[in-house]
Amino acid sequence: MSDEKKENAKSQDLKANTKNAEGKTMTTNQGVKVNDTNNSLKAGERGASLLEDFILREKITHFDHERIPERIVHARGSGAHGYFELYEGLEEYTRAGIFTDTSRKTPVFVRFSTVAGSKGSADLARDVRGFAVKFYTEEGIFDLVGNNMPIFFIQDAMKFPDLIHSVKPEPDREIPQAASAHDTFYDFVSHTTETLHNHIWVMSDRAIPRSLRMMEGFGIHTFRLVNAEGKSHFVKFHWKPLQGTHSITWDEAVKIHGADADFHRRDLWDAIDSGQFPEWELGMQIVPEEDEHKFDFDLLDPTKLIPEEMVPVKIVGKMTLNRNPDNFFAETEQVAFHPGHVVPGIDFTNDPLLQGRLFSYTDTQLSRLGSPNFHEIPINRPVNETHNNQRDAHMRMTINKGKTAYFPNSIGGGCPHLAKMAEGGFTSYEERIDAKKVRARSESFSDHYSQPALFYRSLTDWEKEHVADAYTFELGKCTYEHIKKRMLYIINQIDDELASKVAEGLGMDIPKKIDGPVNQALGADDDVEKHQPGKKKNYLEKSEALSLTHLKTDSIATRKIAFLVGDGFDGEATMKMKDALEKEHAMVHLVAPHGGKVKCDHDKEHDVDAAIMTTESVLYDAVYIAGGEKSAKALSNAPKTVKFVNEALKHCKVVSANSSAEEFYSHTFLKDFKDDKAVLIDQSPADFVKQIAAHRNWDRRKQVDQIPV
Ligand code: HDE
Repeated sequence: MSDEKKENAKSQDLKANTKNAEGKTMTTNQGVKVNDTNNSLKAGERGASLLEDFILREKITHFDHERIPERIVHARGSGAHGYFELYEGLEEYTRAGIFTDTSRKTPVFVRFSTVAGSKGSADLARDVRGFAVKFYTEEGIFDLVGNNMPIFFIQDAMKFPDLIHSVKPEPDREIPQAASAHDTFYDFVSHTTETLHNHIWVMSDRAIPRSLRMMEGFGIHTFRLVNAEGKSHFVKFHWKPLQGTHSITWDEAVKIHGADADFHRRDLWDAIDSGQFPEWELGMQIVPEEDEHKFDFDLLDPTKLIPEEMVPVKIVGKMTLNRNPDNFFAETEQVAFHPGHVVPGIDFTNDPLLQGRLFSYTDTQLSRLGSPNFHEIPINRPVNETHNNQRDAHMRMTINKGKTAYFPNSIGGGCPHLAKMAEGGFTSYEERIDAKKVRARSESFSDHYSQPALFYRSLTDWEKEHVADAYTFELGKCTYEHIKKRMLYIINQIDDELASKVAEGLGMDIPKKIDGPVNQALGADDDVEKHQPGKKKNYLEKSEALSLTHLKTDSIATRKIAFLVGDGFDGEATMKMKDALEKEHAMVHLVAPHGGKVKCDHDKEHDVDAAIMTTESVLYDAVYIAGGEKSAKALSNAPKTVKFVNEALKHCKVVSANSSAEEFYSHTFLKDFKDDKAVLIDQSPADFVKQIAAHRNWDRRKQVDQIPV
């Protein structure tokens, strides 16, 4: 197969099902040409309607059945096509072709999602983000169905329905939508201390990413890589975005909810549409089998990460997303991921959460997509041939020839025949298991506090403040006093400084003790005492990779910059600045007091990208105020322009201005921040680029309370 063909194996496969109506005549689904789709068939112009009208019946019936159940979790998502390339062969660890053959460009389809909200909810909810990648490999489908946080809330699949029922809208009033800030969630969290690690990540800025393109991804569970000799290594998968890892503030998230509920979806689409293809490097933390018990935590416990200081992340390849889907429903909605879709060379561990997932994902497709034939839906079918003796069921597309649908057979020549391991047949890793059948939790899973504390310690001051603010907001929304008390008691076990801040915000004292056991999530006969707090270990003071500040890049590619321009703006300096930013692949929008065209001082007309009334500064990463006295006057006279600048300052963003626009910006708070490193007056494009790359000047946060927006 040529390289070109390999790269496009999936897009070529999808073409067989792609339709384009351009230049075509309208027909019914049965192929009959339609000459009126506006009027139903009636006895006389004023009725009665006739049942005989097959065109009306077909149109309405199809419409009546257009919806399928949304995903029970991760209902709201956005997808994109792309490919994966390997940097170096990993034969030492695995026999999977995708990780050994560097000449391949493996097609992928990725779906990002929020977890709790419904399909139509807003993108900026405080939530975990799903990060699911389907690799269409030459040996079959491999799905890496991960999240943007490296750990999960619970240790055992048995708890998943409880967790999700607690975070979803409360069942009496179906409130709140896409929000964890409510009683039932904290009732569950405060009784289930294994949730604390994932929970503190959700309280951090990781839960409100700037863009789906600017977040890390994690496979979470420990998987196995198995090489051609059958030797196994443990592995944790990581995705590292080359766009940098950036987040926004909660105040922005709240405002973006209203300004553009599709903010993340639009951002992903626009970036790919404009040729700014997002990229992630794939990393692996590889642990030899013999080191399994060398850690202070259990590798099978999905509420624990392996700090990168203990096992470095080996970068092995790169994923590029370069094509938007043609049809949301056909591709993004119907795609079916499954952590059990693995290829030879990749295998599972006994992580009890992973084991439960291996059941759930096929089961859920049966009600969501309606048939065990969901693998035949174009977006789900592999690029290599599939043959077996499974037959029939709803919506079967394949027309299997021949008399035999069983094995062994002689009538069908023994086909399809089996593949030996050497021929690429899947064989499960031969793990030795010698155990009693018990319904229990391993003692090695009982430390629920060390890693939340490590996470908190590893954050910078501004990140810690955001965590405290988030806890205060979320618990402030709870109405039951005893739930808040339990939470304060537990947070105090993670970090007393954090607990004090939250207690102050809630106007409560941190309780010295609470009624009943701290962790009630165990079986009736379990020893709850062994799961009490106070078991915190300090095996690492800080892990740099856990703070956003260590994950920045110097790139400003795809950042959105608003240029505030009024008629008569300084065309030369403004276009010079615009060109400099666009050279670095930033996206510049001319925001003017009105739509249509705006004239510069040379009377040249420029397209306005957004009239000020239709946009908000929370939708941009930075602001430039164009020079020119006439323009400054026009901006001063327009509503919302002052708020636009003030709000950008409040959110610690970079604001750059030309001093000839002083008449306008003297009405804003810019004048109070002239010594701020991210407030630039008459400075060079290079300085602007440098500050945008740094994302925000968080040092400003202590002085922005005076800004009333
Ligand atoms: Fe999922 N999860 N999950 N999950 N999950 C689903 O499958 C489930 C878990 C994740 O874009 C569902 O097709 C159980 C961990 C993503 O289509 C469902 C358990 C992680 C997506 C399901 C978990 C995830 C899902 C709903 C505990 C991170 C969206 C629709 C045992 C490693 C994939 C569907 C997409 C979707 C069950 C825990 C990630 C119901 C039972 C841990 C990214 O099958």
